[in-house]
Amino acid sequence: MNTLYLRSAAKACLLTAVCLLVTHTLTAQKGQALTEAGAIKIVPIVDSLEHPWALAFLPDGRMLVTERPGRLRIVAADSTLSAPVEGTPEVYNVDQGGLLDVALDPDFADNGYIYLSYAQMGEDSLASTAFGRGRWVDDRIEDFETLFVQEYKLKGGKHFGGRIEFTGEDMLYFTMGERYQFDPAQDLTNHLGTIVRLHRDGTIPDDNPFAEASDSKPEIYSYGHRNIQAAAINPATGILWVTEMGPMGGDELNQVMAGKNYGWPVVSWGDNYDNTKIPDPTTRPEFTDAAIHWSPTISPSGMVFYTGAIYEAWQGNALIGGLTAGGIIRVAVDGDTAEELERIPIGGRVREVAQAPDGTLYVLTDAENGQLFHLRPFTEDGK
Ligand SMILES: [Ca+2]
Repeated sequence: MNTLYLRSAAKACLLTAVCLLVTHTLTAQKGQALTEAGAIKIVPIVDSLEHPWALAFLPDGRMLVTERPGRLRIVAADSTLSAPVEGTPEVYNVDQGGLLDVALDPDFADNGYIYLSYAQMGEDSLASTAFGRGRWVDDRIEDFETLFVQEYKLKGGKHFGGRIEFTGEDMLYFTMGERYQFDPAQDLTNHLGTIVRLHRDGTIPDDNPFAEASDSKPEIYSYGHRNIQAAAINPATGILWVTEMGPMGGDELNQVMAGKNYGWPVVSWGDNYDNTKIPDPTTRPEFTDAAIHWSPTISPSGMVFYTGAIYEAWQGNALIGGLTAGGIIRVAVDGDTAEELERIPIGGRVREVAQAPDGTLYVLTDAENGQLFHLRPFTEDGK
C-alpha cells in the first residue's frame, strides 16, 4: 500500500466524518430539519397550548385548534391566540379524554358547519367517544348538536380514537378506540374499536357493510381496531387510510375497506404490556393485515396526504405524526401497499399534522405546554 493511497483514504475518511457531522448537526439543530425535499424551517408560532389535539383552517386564513381539556381556540394570522370559542360541548377531561378533532364541513362556505369530536361523559362518570356539529357565527359555535355517540360508555380514560374524515360522497368516517377493553373490538353489537361511516347529518348510509345485518351496529364500516388517532383519504384512490396505536410495539397503518376485520385483539405485531405474546397477523389470514407495522412504537397521531406544490418530493405521500417518534413519518402508498421513506424530527410529541392551503405544513405537539409549529422552506436570505 503506498503513501498516496493512505493519504487519500485518510482524506476521504475525514471528509466523510465531516459530512456526517454536518448532516447530523443540521438534522438535529433546533428550528430546522434536513429532508429529502430539502432543508425546511420549523418555526414555533404558538406556545402554551394545553395538550392541543387537532387543527383546521378557516377560509379567512385563520386556524382553529382544539385543546384536550375542552377549549377551541382561533389562531390569527399574526399568531395571536383567541379566548376559548363559545358554544363547544362539555367534555370528559380525564386522561386521554377531552376535546379531540375539529373539522370544517366540505360545504362550509354555504352551511357554516364545524364538527367537533370529544369524549362525552354520561351517568356515573362513564364515558364514550362522540361527535357533533354546530354553525360558525361571529367566531362562536351556535346550536351545537351531538350526531353520534359510541356505544357503550365505560369507566376510564383510555383509547377514545376520535378522528373525523369526510368522504367525497357527502359522508364522513369517524374513528374510535376500543377503550382498553380488548375483546369488544371483535363484537359488532357495539362501536368499540370500529370505524363508522355516516352521512354528514349523522344518518346511516343504506350501503354500509352491516346495514342489513340483524346482530350488528349498522353504522360500522370496519372493526377489530385498537385505537385510531390518524385518518386521511388517499386522494389517488378515494380510499381511507388510518393508523392504529399498537400495544407494546405493533403500531399499524391500514387501508380501510368496507366490512373488513383488522384483527385486534386476536392478532397483532406487538405484544401485551404484561409481556404475554399475541399471535402474529400472518397466523390468521381471515384478518386484514396492516400495510406497515412499527416496532418499536411511533405512537401515530394525525395524518395528511400531501398534495401541495411546495415539497414536490412529498407529493402523494402520507405524512404521519408520531408522539414517541417525535416527528413526522413520511410514507409512500401504492395501491394497498406502503413503505416508510423518511422521518422528519420536530423535537416534540407530534399529535397533529395538517397541510395549509398554501402547501406548507402545520404541526401540533402534545404537552401540557404544547406548541403549534409552521414547517416551511427557508427564505432566500436563509431565514
Ligand atoms: Ca391489526
